[in-house]
Amino acid sequence: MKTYLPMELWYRKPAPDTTAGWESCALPLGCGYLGAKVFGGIGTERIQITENSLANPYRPGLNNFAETYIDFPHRGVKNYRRSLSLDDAVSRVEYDCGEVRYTREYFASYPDRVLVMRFTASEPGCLSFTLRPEIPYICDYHSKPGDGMGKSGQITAAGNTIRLTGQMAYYQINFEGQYRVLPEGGSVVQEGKTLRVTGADSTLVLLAVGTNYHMTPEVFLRPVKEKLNSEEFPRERVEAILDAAQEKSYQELLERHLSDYRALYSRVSLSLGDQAVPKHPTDQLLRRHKRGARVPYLEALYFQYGRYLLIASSRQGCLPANLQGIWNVHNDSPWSAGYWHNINQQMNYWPSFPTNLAELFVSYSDFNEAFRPAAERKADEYLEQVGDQNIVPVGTGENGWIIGTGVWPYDLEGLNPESHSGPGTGAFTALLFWDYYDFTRDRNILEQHAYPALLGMAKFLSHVLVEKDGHLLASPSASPEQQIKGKYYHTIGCAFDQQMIYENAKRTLQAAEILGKADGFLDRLRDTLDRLDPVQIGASGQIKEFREEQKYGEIGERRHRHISQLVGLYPGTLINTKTPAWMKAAKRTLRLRGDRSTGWAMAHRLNAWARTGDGNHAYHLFRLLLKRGTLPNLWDTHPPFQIDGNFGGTSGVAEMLLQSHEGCIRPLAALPRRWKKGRFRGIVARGNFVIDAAWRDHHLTELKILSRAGEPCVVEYPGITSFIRTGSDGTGEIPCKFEGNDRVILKLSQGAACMLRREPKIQKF
Ligand code: FUC
Repeated sequence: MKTYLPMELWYRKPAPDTTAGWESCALPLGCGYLGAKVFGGIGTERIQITENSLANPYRPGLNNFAETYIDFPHRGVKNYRRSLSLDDAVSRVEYDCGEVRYTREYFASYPDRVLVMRFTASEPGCLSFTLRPEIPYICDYHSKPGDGMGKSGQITAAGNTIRLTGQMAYYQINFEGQYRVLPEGGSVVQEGKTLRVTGADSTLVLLAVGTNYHMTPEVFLRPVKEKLNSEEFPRERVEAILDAAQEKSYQELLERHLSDYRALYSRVSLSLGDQAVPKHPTDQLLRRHKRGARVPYLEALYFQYGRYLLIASSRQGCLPANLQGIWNVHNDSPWSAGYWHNINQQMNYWPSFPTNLAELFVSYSDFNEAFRPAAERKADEYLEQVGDQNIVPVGTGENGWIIGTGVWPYDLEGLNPESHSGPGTGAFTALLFWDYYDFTRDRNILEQHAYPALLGMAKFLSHVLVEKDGHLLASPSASPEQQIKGKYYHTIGCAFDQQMIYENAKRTLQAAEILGKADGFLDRLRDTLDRLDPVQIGASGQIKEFREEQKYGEIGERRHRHISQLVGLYPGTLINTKTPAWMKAAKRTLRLRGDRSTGWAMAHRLNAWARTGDGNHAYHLFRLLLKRGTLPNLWDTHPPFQIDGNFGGTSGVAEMLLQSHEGCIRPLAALPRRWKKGRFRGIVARGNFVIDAAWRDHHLTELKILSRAGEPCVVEYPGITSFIRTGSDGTGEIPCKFEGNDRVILKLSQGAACMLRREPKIQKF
């Protein structure tokens, strides 16, 4: 088996010790329980810590949990290197100071729930430093009357431990962070609120954090002061985490971390033609890219980085990845680090299924199910408020659930007719649950999670449809964030709502059929489907964003960042190669909307272009995302930093390499001219097939398919029927059927794999 290049971000300088340095240069670590940003400063190291439940008041804005400062008596260092390995999720800072080589290693361990920091000196007794953490943004409650902000906090140091204890006043969030300092050789002494290590060979510092937040339905349902138990203090829990971690050696902690992390990360590899790791640091590679050079290593690195970031910020038992993942330095994070459901939140999870990380969706699915009862209550309230004629008894969940746009760890918005986004946001969300099933084909997931989400959404959406000219149109309706003269535009039946309501109904019916469900509601839903008229073509040959629009751009901003009229192209499947007129109109719309936009918006365009099959244009968008929407630490910038674009970028690359939304597996579905040769392993197709592929001169040469669910396997690729088919070890015969030259139907039982190879004689060199 051919190996793949190591994937690493690295730099020759520390990140500047500023907010801008945090955002664009410091390197992220995370394990779901906490996020950390490593600056790599020489005289003073700074590691900023985030915990995703530490929120400020209404529209809960995330607050910075802690700043970790570590002072080293080092100056004039040489051979400095700061890195983040994606293969092992370890960040390192290394340099020579005098005759001594100093190394700092950092990782966030999911199994042990701690941030592990280890400092070593190449010569015995040469390691000395002072650890002095800070609690940022402490302020009196009501310091500004009415804003509800308030944070208390004390730092105490004793023995080998520093404690950070305090409360966010508004939700009464009790928080605790503890650092434990474990030197080898030398000594540790307390000096005020700091710990000083002197003359050590190496030192392990462990950090655990906690709050009294629990991701339960009550937290969303109860009034502000009852959401959390203000008598619950996380101190003991945090201590127990540290006690358990302290029992293990650094090596053991590292091994446990690596086996957890690699079990997810190493499922997928990608090479876009590079033979060796480039010699330049990542910021230089990005600069070269921005000047127009092609840097295949950087492209593969960016793809894998999205997977890395999702593993860091979305683990079962923890809050899911928010707008900034799990990294926030601010008092009140931009857009409150919310879970924004008119595109951003969905985009966060787009890469999870195709890039072989379906388990990471559990964090979001648990969160969604925790707020579901509150979302059902919002549906009841909305229908009562508008005097809906068909409302069924409230409190039963039978009116379904709804998402406005924003969700936070403590609260969520209901549907507001004055809002910038229509009810399609909810369907847009439920679609993730369908994909969760479609990529895993796990009946249990369908029964327990996907079907309830889809059905509940279909129920609510049945109340927002009004009859007009024989069609059923969403009312209220708004195409996310579209404005006329600075005011949100409200209408009925805009494409975003119609397409998402259609997709939701279709998937609900599909799920019901698989599960053998039948009832009156489902019958009515079937009738609805035919009357939604979700895609209309306008006078400019465009997909209309609004029914009342004739020519493109008549209503709203022509170059709006959202491409909401194309959600049926991606992530939906309504517009596809079997609807050529719609596909043509979709391409026209993408052109009219333009390529340049904000970070995530370019990522959405990238996925959409991939779905059109135009790999060159998709690649252009990928380059643009890296050029105009990417910071030196490869974080996506809207601006400011938002994680969604990273995730959308990763799913876009996966979409270029493999598609499976039309009932068959299409390898290299949108391969650009510039990706002349390459290979990947581990990308997942719907039906739960794990695909490895290699190509040369733009032609597929090898395709390996592992069936994890034993579902029917159909592959489409030009000339695929002439490929040699064997078992995965290169021997044996695989029963199959051909349809024309380009389509093969393979019989693969669950757990079986096969290999398809282009015949050497028609291979081009
Ligand atoms: C949506 C977008 C904005 C921004 C915000 C967090 O409302 O339209 O551009 O990304 O989410």
